[in-house]
Amino acid sequence: MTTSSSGETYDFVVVANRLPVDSVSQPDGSSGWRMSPGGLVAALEPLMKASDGAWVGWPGAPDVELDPFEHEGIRMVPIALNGEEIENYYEGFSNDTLWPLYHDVIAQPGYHREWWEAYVAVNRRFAEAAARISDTGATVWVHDYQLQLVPGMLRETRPDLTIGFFNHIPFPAYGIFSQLPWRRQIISGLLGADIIGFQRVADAGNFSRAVRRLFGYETKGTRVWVPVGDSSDETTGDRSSVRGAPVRRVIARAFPISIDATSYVELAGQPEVQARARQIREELGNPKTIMLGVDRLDYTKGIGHRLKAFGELLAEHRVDVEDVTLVQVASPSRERVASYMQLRDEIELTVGRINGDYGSIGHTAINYLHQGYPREEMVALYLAADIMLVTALRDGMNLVAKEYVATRADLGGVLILSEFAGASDDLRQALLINPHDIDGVKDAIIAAIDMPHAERRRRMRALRKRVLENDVVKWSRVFLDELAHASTSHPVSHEHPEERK
Ligand code: GDG
Repeated sequence: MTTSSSGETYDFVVVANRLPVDSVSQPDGSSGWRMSPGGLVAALEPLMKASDGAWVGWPGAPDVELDPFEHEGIRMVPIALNGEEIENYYEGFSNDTLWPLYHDVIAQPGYHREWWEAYVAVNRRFAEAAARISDTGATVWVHDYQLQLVPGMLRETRPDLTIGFFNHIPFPAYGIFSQLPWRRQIISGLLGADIIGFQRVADAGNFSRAVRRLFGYETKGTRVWVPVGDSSDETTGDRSSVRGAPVRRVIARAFPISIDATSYVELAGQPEVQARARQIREELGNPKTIMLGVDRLDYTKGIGHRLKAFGELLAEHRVDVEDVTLVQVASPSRERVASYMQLRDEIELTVGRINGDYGSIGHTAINYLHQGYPREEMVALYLAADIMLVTALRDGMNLVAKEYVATRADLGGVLILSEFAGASDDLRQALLINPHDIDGVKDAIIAAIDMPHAERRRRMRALRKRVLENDVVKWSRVFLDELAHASTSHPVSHEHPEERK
């Protein structure tokens, strides 16, 4: 940290929609902060402490105007949002325009100009805060779809900065992305970064195609050459880069995110957590097979598809409610967005029907839990589950799949994994499914129930190797190393990409 007349500045600044802390009430009635659990915090915490970094983000409640503060060695720089901004920037443009659009329009995106205007204004507030607190030549790492304009805005005011961006959700094919009325502004905003990270190779490819189609810039492999001075020009219609004009090189490539694997292994090894897992099995009546789903209640997660598959298996007597039970944790999410309210009604209707049609006294087909749980309880559930069902229709990565694998040091359990989740690129030893193919999902469930012990162990051993070798600490190190390299290896050049070897 450096202190000057303009205030404190930092060498390493993370910018994300949310600060990594939740407000908690203390027993004495006062309020304090608690680090929010999550992979990103786990990955960046040691780094933030070591490099004396700052984190810019929204504290999570409306109209909270706070001065920067320190929590567990991390400098927090809060950005205030009022109720209208939360409605338009966060619930509107972020969660009801970009989220469905980027997840292949599973739900219809809303396109509203006032949402877009709020998105621009709030992105500007984040960018200004980041610019204000960044040292000369600092590294700024911007996260996720809520803040795609920040790299461009920062580049304009602070060309000295090294800027990274990571997109946690998919980036759609151009045919879908091109629906967005503000598609050029979004691409311009992202191109302000030196490195743009995606979950999958396919996402990075979709982005590069959008750059070519909308701006005509040269791209080759993971590299994009952006004419200097054009990176945040939202109005130009020029579709070609001019030979001999100065260019900046931007890298757009996949950096698949992972989990804090060690902490899951440790939790799963605790005797109390293992005892709780046994207790869960007993409380469920010691069925032969426990299946588990853990998701935010979100339409991208394919919860309805997995319920349908299980319901049909029960109806066809391919499984019996006395032998097989499904525990579905659906943690509350975005409860003020209309499409999420509707989804909740649909899921709960389906659960009620299946339980009513196939349950018996003492045996419930689906244990549906619309609640959030502490991490210990989640790990106990992972340990208790014979089959983990991840049936996402589209998912950037899906950390739940990796968490399940990390906890299963006993090499028990079978992972059924959607090929539409980024995790499937890496976790090839899972039973991979297309969630739209209900018969295929049903067959995978039966194959998992019947899978011989030796095959379970063989698959789980291979899956664990992948997750333990590629944890979230490695992910952030690889990203930041590449970012450091990008900032030293590509000064603005007058060479045309075709002349580069
Ligand atoms: C986005 C992308 C990408 C869930 N319920 C509880 C709980 N969780 C935890 C899980 C997991 C996390 O929340 C969910 O992560 P996912 O990756 O599954 O999904 P998104 O929330 O949609 O995350 C996704 C991710 O960003 C990272 O880049 O993988 O594709 O959509 O860690 O365990 N945790 C606790 N109680 C709950 O009730 N403690």
